[in-house]
Amino acid sequence: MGHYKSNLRDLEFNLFEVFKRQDLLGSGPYADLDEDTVRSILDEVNRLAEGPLADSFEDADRNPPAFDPATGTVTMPESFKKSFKAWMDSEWYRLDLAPDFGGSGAPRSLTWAVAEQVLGANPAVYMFASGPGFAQILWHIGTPEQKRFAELALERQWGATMVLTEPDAGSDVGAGRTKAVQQPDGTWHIEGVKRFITSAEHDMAENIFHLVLARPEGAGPGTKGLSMFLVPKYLVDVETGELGERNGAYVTNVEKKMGLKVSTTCELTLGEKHPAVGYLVGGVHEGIKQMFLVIEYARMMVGTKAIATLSTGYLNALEYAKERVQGADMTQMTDKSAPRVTITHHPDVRRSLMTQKAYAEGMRALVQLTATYQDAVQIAEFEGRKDEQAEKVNDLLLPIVKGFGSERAYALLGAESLQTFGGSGFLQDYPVEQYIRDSKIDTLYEGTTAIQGQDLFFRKILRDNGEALKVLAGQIRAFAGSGAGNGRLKNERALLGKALEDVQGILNPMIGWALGSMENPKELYRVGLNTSRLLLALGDLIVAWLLCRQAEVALTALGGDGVSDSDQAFYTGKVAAAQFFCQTVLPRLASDRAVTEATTLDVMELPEEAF
Ligand code: ST9
Ligand code: FAD
Repeated sequence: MGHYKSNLRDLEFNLFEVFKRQDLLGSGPYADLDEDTVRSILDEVNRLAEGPLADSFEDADRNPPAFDPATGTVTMPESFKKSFKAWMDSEWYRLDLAPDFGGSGAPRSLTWAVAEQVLGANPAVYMFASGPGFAQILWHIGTPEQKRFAELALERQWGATMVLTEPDAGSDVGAGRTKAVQQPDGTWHIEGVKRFITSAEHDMAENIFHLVLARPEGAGPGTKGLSMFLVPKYLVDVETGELGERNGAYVTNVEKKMGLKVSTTCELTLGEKHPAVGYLVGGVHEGIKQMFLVIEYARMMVGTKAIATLSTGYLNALEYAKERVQGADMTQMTDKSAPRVTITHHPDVRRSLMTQKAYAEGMRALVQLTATYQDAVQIAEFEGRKDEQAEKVNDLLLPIVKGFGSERAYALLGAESLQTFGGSGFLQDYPVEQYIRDSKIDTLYEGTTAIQGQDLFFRKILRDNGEALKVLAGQIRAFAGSGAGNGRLKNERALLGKALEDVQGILNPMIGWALGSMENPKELYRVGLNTSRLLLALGDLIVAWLLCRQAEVALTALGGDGVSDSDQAFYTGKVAAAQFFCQTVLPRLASDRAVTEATTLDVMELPEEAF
């Protein structure tokens, strides 16, 4: 068995029992899909994920890509190339693409379920395989020539990158200095050094195209002065599809990293050896807006990656715990001759396993919930209308999927999944140490957690007048006040209602300080001291609500006839996870609220030397 343990049963539970995606199949944009087909796709991807995709996970970590500075080229590990080829050959990446762009336009709930499996098995495969997705974005927003380029990129499976970051422009993308100089023929020459660019060099595609943010000469400061340029590694004759000259964008370094080593993280130098020709995307100067089309997708991907990793971390820990014999049952702890038991008998191990299970499954539901709003957006587009509410709720949920998902996943992988293995967890004999190294990046790239917290508060709540949040809060309040669970979830619903009040109690003073900052700018610091806290608290609240919704479905199923033994265990676990989470996690939100209410400016007034 490979390292990856998927949770297909839980994915299907979300899709069909909780979110009822089958009701959307067979009509509208999903006319060609039915439930059986969706289940067989998930099955097929699962087989690939647990097999050929997972196969190179360890080897590619121990034998990472080799960079040759003399030529600026990268040789990928052979094992990884095989995994990558297996995924590209399967062409399942087409699920994500629109029908008029060679895809099947599958519901986002299905495509994210598929993504979870790939990201859990071997995340870099998914990242290197994002060329077709990038091409689709280019095809949507590009000029007619760029659309043709995008079609070629899809046909020929070219790689792609998103190029924002520079040494002095990380979180602050608007500080970017890479310059764009217009040429008489309408093309641009791009000059500058970008860093940390994922997949900018490898030997798994004949061409790689970069979507680069650069500042045209004379353009204004900040992100709004940036434009997006298509900069291919090899220039392309779009009429014939022939590759032309090598373009002047070269990888000049590949970083040595803590984890996710097989994903190449590159310094990209543009226009140093010879001109790096760029084409203004769409012929318009709307770089940051265009790039956010990629970023939104990538943020969802990063959160899903983190959550997928926690899930396989938990399932590996569970397997170990069921076999590892150590110590006697606690009730017989003084009897030195008592039989030794597996560690699943120990209360502290059970606490740990249930914490992992509840978060892994609750956060999977969070990804799926977000995907249901993306389904709604997709359906509206198909029908030629806009579903503004679904767009906004999706926007609100994205920083939670990404920021909360990655923080909780990383913390639990270290504090709980590895810990379950005892000293063995510290060894490379088990995959968890690599999971921890590979998932740390999820709290960093695509906007750090601090950036996600600010995005959530300022853009997704304050600027939205709380509209999207009201939609979610309304659903949580209605659930808490309902009779869901037939008395079995009464305590949990009460805890949920109280937690909703507590999150409101975190948010209200923050809104007050934000408004107060118009009079006294320093009040904004009080907001900034709490944005990460709000992000995590709201994430916990939503996860609790989703676990309770799952428990309600499970209780109904348990009350029915002919429940198989495995389903009996599955549904019982669902109810237990919801109860455990509500009872052990939600009460902590009251202290988060108290901490927020008591926020002072002390730490901001402290001289730097006092730190
Ligand atoms: C990175 C990559 O880290 C790591 C992994 C790579 C993986 C590669 C594979 C990815 C797969 C992708 C596949 C392709 C897709 C497939 C599709 C298939 C179907 N939402 O607040 P302002 C915009 S990459 C939307 O004033 P500042 C908006 O236009 C590096 N838009 O910002 C706004 O204008 P307006 C990642 C947003 O103060 C404008 O920006 N780096 C949002 O100027 C200005 O907004 C980062 O993520 C949003 N949430 O700049 C940087 N927010 O307001 C992190 C802003 O008029 N830093 N816009 O609408 C930030 O995000 C900063 O907050 C900042 C601040 C740069 C936005
Ligand atoms: P900084 O912005 O310097 O942040 C340092 C610390 O300060 C962080 O804790 C941060 O949260 C905090 N901080 C900074 N500003 C604020 C603020 N205003 N408020 C509160 N806290 C703040 N970029 C690309 O363009 N394309 C890629 O493909 C890509 N892939 C990457 C792959 C890897 C492996 C890595 C490590 C990075 C990648 N990046 C990529 C860059 C990544 O997006 C940035 O590293 C990230 O946005 C953070 O920027 P920074 O590293 O400069 O950190």
